[in-house]
Amino acid sequence: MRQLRAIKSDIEVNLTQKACDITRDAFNRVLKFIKPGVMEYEVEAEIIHEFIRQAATGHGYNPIIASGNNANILHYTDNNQECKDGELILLDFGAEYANYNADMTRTIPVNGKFTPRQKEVYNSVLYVLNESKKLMVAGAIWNTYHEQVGELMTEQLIKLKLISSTDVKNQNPSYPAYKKYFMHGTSHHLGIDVHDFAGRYTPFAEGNILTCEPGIYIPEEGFAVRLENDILITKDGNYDLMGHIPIIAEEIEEIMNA
Ligand SMILES: [Mn+2]
Repeated sequence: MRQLRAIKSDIEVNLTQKACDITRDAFNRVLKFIKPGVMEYEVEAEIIHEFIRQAATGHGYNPIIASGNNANILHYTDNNQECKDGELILLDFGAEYANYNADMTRTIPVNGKFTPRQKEVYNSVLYVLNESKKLMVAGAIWNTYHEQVGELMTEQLIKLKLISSTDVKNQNPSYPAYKKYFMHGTSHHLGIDVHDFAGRYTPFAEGNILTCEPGIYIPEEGFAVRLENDILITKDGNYDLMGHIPIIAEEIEEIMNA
């Protein structure tokens, strides 16, 4: 089952794409809804409204609606705080449709405008996402992929002055310096379960659907940024099942202020 479930048939890919499409519509709804003063649970309610409206069975997993420093709590699902002016809000949610799941994360400014520092960190995470996606090809080895993503992240964290090249020179190879700000894995298989069955020792293969979800968590600055798309490995590269969901900072700002 472990091997069978990792390789998706066309029907499974189509159902996952549908779950991603519904998730996109819920995100677009949220982009127009969020403003200073709304409660995190009100945002959650907007999402489930769109899911049910489109015959999704519900959330694929407990949604994370984490404003401000709540985003630094990795599995925050209380969703009971007020979203404040100047804060970012991290949204990790996905629709379940016909037993298949979407798993998306976006981080957006509550007031519709990133501060320069927020945007700088955001663009670093987006850069790591885009570069990591290029590594997600048939034949790639899980551990090598994670090491390469770690290097991409290290470079960005130095640029953001969160770690120094001295930290990197002196780092413990089994706990590299970047882990202070990016402490979780980058990818997992997705399917009937949000964290789907698959062997960690099997190379990426055509028909796999995996998440790609780098993040930078800065409790001392009161915010975190994570971005997550769902990627299908194809014969000649990969296809981003969430490529149609807004992710460029300026595009997010434009939609929020429209
Ligand atoms: Mn995920």
